[in-house]
Formats: sequence, C-alpha cells, structure tokens
Amino acid sequence: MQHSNTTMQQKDALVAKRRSESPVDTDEIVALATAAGYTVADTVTQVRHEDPGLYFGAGKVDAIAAMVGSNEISTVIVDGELTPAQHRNIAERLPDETRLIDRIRLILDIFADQATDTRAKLQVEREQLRYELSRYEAAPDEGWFNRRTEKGSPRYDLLDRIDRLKQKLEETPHPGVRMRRQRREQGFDLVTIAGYTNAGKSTLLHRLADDLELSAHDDHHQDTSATAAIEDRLFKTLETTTRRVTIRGRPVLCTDTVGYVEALPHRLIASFSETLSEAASADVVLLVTDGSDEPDRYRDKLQVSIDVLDEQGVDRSRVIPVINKIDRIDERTLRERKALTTGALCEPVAISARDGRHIDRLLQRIYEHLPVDRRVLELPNEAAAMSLVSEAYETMDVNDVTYEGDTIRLDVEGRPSVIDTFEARVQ
Ligand SMILES: Nc1nc2c(ncn2[C@@H]2O[C@H](COP(=O)(O)OP(=O)(O)OP(=O)(O)O)[C@@H](O)[C@H]2O)c(=O)[nH]1
Ligand SMILES: [Mg+2]
Repeated sequence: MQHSNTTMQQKDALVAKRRSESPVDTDEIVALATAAGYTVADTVTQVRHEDPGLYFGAGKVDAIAAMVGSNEISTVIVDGELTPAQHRNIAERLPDETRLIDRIRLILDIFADQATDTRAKLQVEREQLRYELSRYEAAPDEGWFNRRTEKGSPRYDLLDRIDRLKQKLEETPHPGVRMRRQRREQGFDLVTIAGYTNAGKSTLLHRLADDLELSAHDDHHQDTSATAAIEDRLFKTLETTTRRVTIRGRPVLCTDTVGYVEALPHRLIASFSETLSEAASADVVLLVTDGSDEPDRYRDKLQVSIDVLDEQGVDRSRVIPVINKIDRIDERTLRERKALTTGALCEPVAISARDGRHIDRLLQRIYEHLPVDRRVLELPNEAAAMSLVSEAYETMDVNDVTYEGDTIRLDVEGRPSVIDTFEARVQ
C-alpha cells in the first residue's frame, strides 16, 4: 500500500501530562502510546490546576506547539480527558494537521486495533461512536446545531450507526458465555483471572492450565481455542480465553480477561461486560497485581481494580488477591506490597507466574474457596455402577469408595448442585 512509509512517520507522538500535584509520572501513558503503535518522541509534563479553556497553561501549550513544529511530530497525546472546547482550543494552537488525542481516545484506539473477534470489534466500534457522540453533545455550539437539524446531521448519523451496531451485536452470540453456562451445569467451577493490564494474567493462565485445551474435547469454540497471548504490552488480551485447570481432581474452568486501566471509560467496561462480568458470575476471582510496581502505582492500580470489580457487582468474599512477579522483588518489598493488599482486600497469595513459585499455594487457596459439599452416596452394586463410579471421578472429588455386598458407598466432595444431580440419578 502506498501509505506505509508515511504512516510510519505519522506515528511519532509527543506525550503531554498535567497533574495538580507532583509527581507527574508518564510511564503508563507512554506504554499506552506504544501499545497503540506510536513512537514517543518526547514527553512534556506540567504541575498545575486544570485550565478550563486550555487544560494546560497557555505557555505550556505554546511550548508543545513549538516542539511539535520543530520535530515534525504528527500526534499529541494528552494523558487526560479533554472537553470538546479544550480539544479545539489546543488544536488551534498546534501546527496544522497535527492530530490531538486524549487518553480515552487512545485507549479506544488500542482496543480497536487489538480486537480480533467479531463481537469485540463491534463493541469497540460502538464505543468509539458513543464517544464521538458524547463529544458532539458536550460541544454547545455543534450540539445545538445538530439537535436543531436532527435528521441528516452528524449526531443523527452517529445515533443511527450506534443503533445498527446494537442490532448486529444482538445477532452475534457470545460463544464463551453460552459455553461457560453449560460447563457450570456439568460441574465445572469457574475461576476468573482479573487485574490491571500487564499484571501477568495471561502468564498465570498458562501456568495453571492443564495441558489439554478445552477445544480438544469439545466442540470448537473460538473462545477456548485461542491461546492467551503474553507480551509486555498493555491490553495484550482483549478477548477472553478459557482453559481447563484440575485442582485436586476437581475440574475448573479458568478464564483470562481484559486488563483494567485507570480511566477506562465506564461504558467501555460495560460493553466488554460479558468479559468482565465473568468475574461477577465466577466462584473465585483472582485479582492479579504486579508486585514490582512502585508503592504509589501499586496502590493506585489496586484501587482501580477493586473499583472495577465493585462496579461489576463482584462479591469481595470471592476475591483472592494474587501478588505476581515476586521474582523481581526482595523480601522487604514483598512484605510492603502484602500489607497494602491486605489493607485493601484480604491476605494475598504471592507468586511468580513466570517461574512457577508458590503456584501450589495459590491452587490450595482456590480450592478452599470453591463451593463444596461432602456427602456419602450409596448406589446399588449393579452392572451400571461402574460407569457411575467413573462419572463420579470425573465430576467430583472422590475421597473413598467402599464396596459392601450390594452397595457401593462413595465419599465425595464437590459442587453441591453436582452432588444433588448425581444423587438424584443413583437413587
Ligand atoms: N518477572 C516476571 N514477569 C512476568 C511474570 N508474569 C508475567 N510477566 C511478564 O509481564 C508481562 C505481561 O504479562 P501478561 O501475562 O501478558 O500480562 P496480562 O496481565 O495478561 O496483560 P494484558 O493482557 O495486556 O492485560 C510479560 O512480559 C510477562 O512475561 C512474573 O511472574 N515475573
Ligand atoms: Mg493478557
């Protein structure tokens, strides 16, 4: 394609960040820009209260404009949410053709770029349009104009496109959700891996998963056949991946989900809610944190993650905090991160998904959280009994089997609903 070279050049960006108080840390916004495919040529920071018209101070905007001009930078990325007026005012001071994007739009771009399955693509597109719409509606002059003209206006056009996407989404079933519902009925416990982007969720899924992928036994599902990709890149995972994990004989489905990030637009969360609400319906939610983050970042990310889980209606008693990447930190740092986590949630499990350290402890903690019932079931010792016994081994944790004349006694542990169903059949 003829634009490949120019596109590369156009991906140079200047990142600008303002905060009311220092420090102004640009690591995350630079990582987000990189994930969106930009090469960050420079960063500019300012400690100042927000200017209602320009977001930054006027002098800072002029300095940014000068840097953009002299270095031929194509894009300015602002780590914040700009009002339509601020957007226009800053853009007016930048050299012509400079693209100005804020944090929300950047995140949406990354999602758009990373989404691969049809549903995710449709969801992101809908969010992009909703974002455009909110911009139109917030801009007093254009909004007024569009409301007046209604049909044929950009606003009407956006509403129409959003509506059509909604219909398409309704017509596009989510294979994962349906599959997990069926699996639950068959006795699988559900574990969801949640947490801030880049915490190591996908690495943990690989570590926990049985060798066999679900798709090896089941109908083909897009959701289960994809392997969770791991990369030191934000928002590597956008679609859920589910793998089978066996914990002390008990079959568990473990799902890796899209990572959280500060200021992830609420509606975007809602639109990915089939993914995120995995957490709400799961028996256990592993909230993964990156133990190697600096204390302030650690605290912020943990809080963002807890907020998202709360928003999704996740029962806190089902959350197990997991401090990951402990291979990168010393004992003292780990103690501090543990204290922060325990203060916000409860006692965490510290692991390294990369080298496998303490995965056994994590499995034990998960096991303790699974809903269990222990019962002794009796079944007649007949021809059909053997297949029932082997079925019990597949769906429950069998502690003991005793044969007494005409009766087989099974001492089992498992999901109450599974034991109920089994018991009803053998009686
Ligand atoms: N040192 C160390 N690095 C780890 C560990 N676990 C994951 N990583 C690295 O952290 C980076 C992110 O890992 P992922 O598993 O892709 O993280 P994620 O949470 O799935 O990220 P997103 O899908 O982008 O939200 C990769 O470079 C991993 O190799 C760990 O225990 N120790
Ligand atoms: Mg991932």
